[in-house]
Amino acid sequence: MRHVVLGWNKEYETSVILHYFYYNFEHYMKTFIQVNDLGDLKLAVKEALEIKKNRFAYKKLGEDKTLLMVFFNSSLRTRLSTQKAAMNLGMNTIVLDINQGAWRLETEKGVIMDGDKSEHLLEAIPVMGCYCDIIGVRSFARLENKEEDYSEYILQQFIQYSGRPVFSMEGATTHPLQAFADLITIEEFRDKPRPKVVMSWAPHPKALPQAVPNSFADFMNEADVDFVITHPEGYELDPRFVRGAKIEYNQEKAFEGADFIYAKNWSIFADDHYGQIGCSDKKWTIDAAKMRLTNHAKFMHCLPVRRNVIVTDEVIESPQSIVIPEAANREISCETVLKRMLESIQE
Ligand code: AN0
Ligand code: CP
Repeated sequence: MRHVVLGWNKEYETSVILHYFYYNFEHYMKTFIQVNDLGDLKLAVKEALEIKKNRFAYKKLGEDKTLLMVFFNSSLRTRLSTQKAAMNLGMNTIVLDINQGAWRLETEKGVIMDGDKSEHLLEAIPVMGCYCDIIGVRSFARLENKEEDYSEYILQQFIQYSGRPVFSMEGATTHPLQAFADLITIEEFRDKPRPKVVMSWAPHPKALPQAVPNSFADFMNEADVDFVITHPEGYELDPRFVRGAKIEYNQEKAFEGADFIYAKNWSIFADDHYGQIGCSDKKWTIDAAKMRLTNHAKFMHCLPVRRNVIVTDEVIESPQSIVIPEAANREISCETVLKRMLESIQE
């Protein structure tokens, strides 16, 4: 679909050239890791909502194309919704669980491989690229070395060595398919042009990555919302994602007048205690009393969620909870991304 027109009348030529640029800059997609990869975010949400109206409209686009999904970590939603999105587009899918049935992979360069790892990522990645057209990768932060996690060294190697478009199915530092689905959900449920969206930290017994809150902040900062983050002191996220967002350390104050409450736990980002749990105060659990401070806010969470730790049964089971339609939109966010990647590799 790449037109090059020589001669012709000027008006047509200009429109074709504009189409060429539009096509390449707005829809050309070789990676999906952060909000910028979508280009104009309003257009992307519009496209997603169009796809949702008829999710099988592009069934021919993925014919004879193969998606490889590579999981270094567990998943329920990402695994199912990504596969479903690919099937909607007529693609074939292959799922590889690195920790179940594949050779154990060495990920560091220059290592003498006389231990328990049989294969290096540097051979494995180009081999994987031979069998597919697009690759999705899930590889969580190890939370041991901040520099290593924030370099996204696993995803970056897939981008560099696979020869294929690569998208994150939650990397070490971002989860863009989730945040895109969250934005689509907010667009569907908002009842005012500029809703107040509050992302609230909540307790969790295990140290979790910052990928989900990073991406949610990344997307909300580009969306038409009044965005507030509330968390205990010491839980400040990477300023590259927080940017100009308002931070309110008082959770109850942050909840006042909110239209959406987005709950999530994350571990400490700061250098001194990177990847650790600094607070397990149950006062941060989201309960009905706190929800009453809001403007009848919708409750959101990416799932999986620990009930009565992050959020009470009462809140997650209430009509205000939109966690299921939010999860359902994972199929739509992924289909939009895969559609754009497929368009980019068509000749
Ligand atoms: C993961 C996380 O917080 O990054 C995945 C969320 C989609 N959550 C858990 O490990 C519980
Ligand atoms: N929200 C999300 O990504 O869920 P999974 O970890 O189950 O894929």
